[in-house]
Amino acid sequence: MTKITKVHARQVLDSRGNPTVEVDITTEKGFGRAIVPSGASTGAHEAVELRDGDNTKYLGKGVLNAVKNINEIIAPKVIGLDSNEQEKIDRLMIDLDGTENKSTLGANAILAVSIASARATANENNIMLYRHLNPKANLIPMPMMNVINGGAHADSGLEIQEFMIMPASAETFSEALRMGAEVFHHLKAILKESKHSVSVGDEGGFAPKLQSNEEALEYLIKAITRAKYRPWDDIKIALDVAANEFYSDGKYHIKIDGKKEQLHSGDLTSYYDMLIRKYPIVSIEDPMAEDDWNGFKKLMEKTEGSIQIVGDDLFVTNTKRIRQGITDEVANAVLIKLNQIGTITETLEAIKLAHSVDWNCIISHRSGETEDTTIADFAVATNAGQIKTGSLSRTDRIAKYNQLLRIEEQLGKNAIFAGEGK
Ligand code: 2PG
Ligand code: MG
Repeated sequence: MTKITKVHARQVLDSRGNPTVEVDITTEKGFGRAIVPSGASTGAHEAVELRDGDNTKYLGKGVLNAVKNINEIIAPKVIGLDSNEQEKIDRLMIDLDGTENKSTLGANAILAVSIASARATANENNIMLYRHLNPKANLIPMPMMNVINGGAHADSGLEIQEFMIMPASAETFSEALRMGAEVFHHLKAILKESKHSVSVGDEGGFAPKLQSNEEALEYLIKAITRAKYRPWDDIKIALDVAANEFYSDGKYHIKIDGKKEQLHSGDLTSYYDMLIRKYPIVSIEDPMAEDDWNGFKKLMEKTEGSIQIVGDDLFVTNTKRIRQGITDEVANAVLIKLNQIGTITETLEAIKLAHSVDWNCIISHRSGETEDTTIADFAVATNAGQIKTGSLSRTDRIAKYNQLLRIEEQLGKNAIFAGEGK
């Protein structure tokens, strides 16, 4: 038994300089620490991230109440329990909270304890987290690397939030990472030559002020080519549109050919169809707003399974919404974020459900991240096959890639790179 002897939470900062929750769990012979991330383009249906709302401190974004909930309410209940009993600990916290969306204790409080207890167990057993979560795990995920940042993550003016590259022809994770980094550096040089800014957005990708989303795609193609890779064959593109951010009054407000348009989901579907034909786009996340199930369905019908349609704000890692999505056939993949639902146990349930109908899962970071690398281990442990964890700059993003390099090294000959498919 790995008995929990101490639980201590504190407020620390994330990559955007906003407060977030860190928790230390001590067991008889182990120690685990977790820091929770935080989103900017958050879905309305996500579990609640408890913020203090005291505008005199950190512009209301403090998390001292969540910290207090851990130290005063959760800690006394979990001290003495076996940190290895993940489900028991998670269910206990769900019950203690007592709400559907974790608004009493805060999903940020609950998730920090959930992850720290897994980490403490792994540490006590002297194994890496991915091995503790799944002793048989050996599938290293394909990275989706977000090299141009738009939407709520930058002031580039681009409506599409993330322009990501996926090194399809790589045979190993380390090769994929190298290819991504090379394209990133060539992209920087090309943007500089064109007199564009090369400062980066929240996820470490460039945030140039471009005329249109298509111009961003053109820059990607140029960078891929200059890095001596072939678009389509070697490197493919994934988008996170985060369409919720430009949806209002039943319409999508987006610039096309330099002109501001107001589109219904049918017109937006035609726009995506054009982009898919023109560019090597193999995955589109949140192409429609979080409650536009019909819009999603239209795009699924139009694309007929030829590309990956990913629900993020649509599903919020919640089995109820995923189940609805399966019934309605609105997507074929789920973006998985632990803090959208709030415990490891519920996140695993969401993945299990998606996998049961052969949907893909992509383990994802948040735009506000930290040095915590849990999602790298989690992606391997869950056989997800894909990870989205930002660009090739900024330590909050790179830390996850570096952890995947360590895992790949430890697995040695047994490591299987997911590549394009599982
Ligand atoms: C997303 C995420 C991560 P945020 O929309 O997929 O890239 O952004 O954390 O701001 O919700
Ligand atoms: Mg998203």
